[in-house]
Amino acid sequence: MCEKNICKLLNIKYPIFQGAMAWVADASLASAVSNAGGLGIIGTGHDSSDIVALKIKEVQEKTNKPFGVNIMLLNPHVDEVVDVICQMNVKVVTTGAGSPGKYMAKFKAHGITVIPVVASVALAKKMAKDGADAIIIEGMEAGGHIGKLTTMALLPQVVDAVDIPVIAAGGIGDGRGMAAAYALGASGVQVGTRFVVAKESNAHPNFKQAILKAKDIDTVITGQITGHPVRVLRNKLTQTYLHIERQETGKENPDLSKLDALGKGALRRAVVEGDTKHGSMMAGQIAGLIHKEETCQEIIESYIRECQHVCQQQYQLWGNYL
Ligand code: TUI
Repeated sequence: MCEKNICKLLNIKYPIFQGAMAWVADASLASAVSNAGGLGIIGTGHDSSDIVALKIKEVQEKTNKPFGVNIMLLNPHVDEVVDVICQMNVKVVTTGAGSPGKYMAKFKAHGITVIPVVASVALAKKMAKDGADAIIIEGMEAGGHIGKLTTMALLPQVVDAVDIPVIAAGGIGDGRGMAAAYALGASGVQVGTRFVVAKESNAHPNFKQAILKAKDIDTVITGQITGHPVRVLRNKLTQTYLHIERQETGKENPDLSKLDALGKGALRRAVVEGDTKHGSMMAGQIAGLIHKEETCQEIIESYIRECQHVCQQQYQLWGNYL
């Protein structure tokens, strides 16, 4: 049995990771989360290696606590990004949107703790076999690029299939979600959407407001036709996008050029420019649970407090049952 305590493994205070949302998870957000006792993670999206180097340097200046760097495996610059990360004394790497198998040996050779995000049992098993130190399972409740299974279904199946710590992501909107993840065998949680509206997040105020206003049914999945499904808040962009998607679905040679054009630069438009009509506002299904902007410390402490409360209540409820 390997060490399942993620706090001991990573030398952090609380088992809460901040998701590496592209354009949002910068040095400001990641260092605030790390300084509050969680694991801050820089997102690198489609960045070049030069930009990644600058971001790492900035977060190293803002915190002396452990932090992570996420590699988005669809990034065309991924090989150079991996090289920079290995050269800059980064301790923890998470990966998303693919299999990091080909980089695993290199990370291990540099003493880096590798925690891939997976969306299936098969990839979780492969990652554990290839030497991953822990795994993040992400359910389709999450925002951004998603797999097909829910956290509730995927998490216990992965917990049963691997002998490394499993972190739950997707739909973990407060301490109740955290307690549920632990009930299913998680060793930690990763939180994305709630940190988008953190005080230390540089996401545009319009994007933050859109999340704060969102209701339970306000996210949709775009891009099924392209093979890269993405959960976002519904707006004018998703209305047009989904209309074209419906028209092209089932055709022998679907024309995806219009979708490519709509999607190009759309995330930046939402996060940086605050265009809530024509920008891609990636957010998870728990957006409807978020009602205020708080500091990272307040967010982390409220997860822990609520989780403790739920666990105590459940203990009282079930402790003397039989
Ligand atoms: O990566 C994410 N979320 C993201 S990445 C992103 S940037 C982007 N923008 C537009 C289109 C596509 C990407 C926005 N949000 N989350 C982690 C995650 N990884 N979710 C699902 C997966 C995943 C999917 C397939 C991981 C592995 C995988 O493996 C396929 C294979 O190769 O077996």
